Amino acid sequence: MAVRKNQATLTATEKRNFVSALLELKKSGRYDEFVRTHNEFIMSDSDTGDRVGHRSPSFLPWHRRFLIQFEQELQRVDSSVALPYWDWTADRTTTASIWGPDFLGGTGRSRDSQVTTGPFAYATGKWNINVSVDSRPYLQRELGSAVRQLPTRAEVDSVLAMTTYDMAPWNSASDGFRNNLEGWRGVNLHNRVHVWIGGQMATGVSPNDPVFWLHHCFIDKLWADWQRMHPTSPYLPGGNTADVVDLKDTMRPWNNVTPADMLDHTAHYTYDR
Ligand SMILES: [Cu+2]
Repeated sequence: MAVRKNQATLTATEKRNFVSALLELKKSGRYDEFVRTHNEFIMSDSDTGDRVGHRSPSFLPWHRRFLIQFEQELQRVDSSVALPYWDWTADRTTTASIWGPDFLGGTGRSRDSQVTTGPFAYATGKWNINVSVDSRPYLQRELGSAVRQLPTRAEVDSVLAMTTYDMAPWNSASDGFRNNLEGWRGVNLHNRVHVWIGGQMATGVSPNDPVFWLHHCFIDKLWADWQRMHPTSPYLPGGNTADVVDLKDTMRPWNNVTPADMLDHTAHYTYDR
């Protein structure tokens, strides 16, 4: 079974294999399907209406299922590959090794924010942005420019300490673990990281940037860490909540998986710690 590791601990070979699998999915067109799906949910999830992927309790199980599906596609290309996670509380500078030319490449150039280093640079011809919000065909980043600091470990710990999974009104106004982790409220964890990276990562087509998977893998790990810290705190709501995915409601787009099915990740993968 796949062990998801901290990206900072990957060997050169593991990095190369992960990148190669990403490029292969991109070439086949399957990668862009994930970008399209994510954007469709970002556009349709609404605080006052139906909400599944974001700004709702199912933010965490939805992304867990989304990442499992993506990881399975990578493993179809190379069965040795697992998603790595990026602990942005530790590797928090624009010069961290995650942004090296042997892995994700660095920030964008000042003129047009175009990423020009690493395997996803436009000039390689292997990473065109096809599912786009502004028709620019190249990956963009502006690391650390729209918000200066990534969340700290102390900020993460303050959110992990919250004992209630989620609260009414089950949206971006909620208190509780889910919304503080998602970032619409409080110290702002997940959302802030998207903004810190900038470029496509700050938009609905954020999976265009491969760092999306490493970011969400760490968010997924934080959910697992939270469950371990609060073993008696259930997913909420338990049932009969309009516009929201209750514990045993199925989630679009799969329609055959519920939050209850996603609570235990160990059938699919484990973490290195
Ligand atoms: Cu996200």
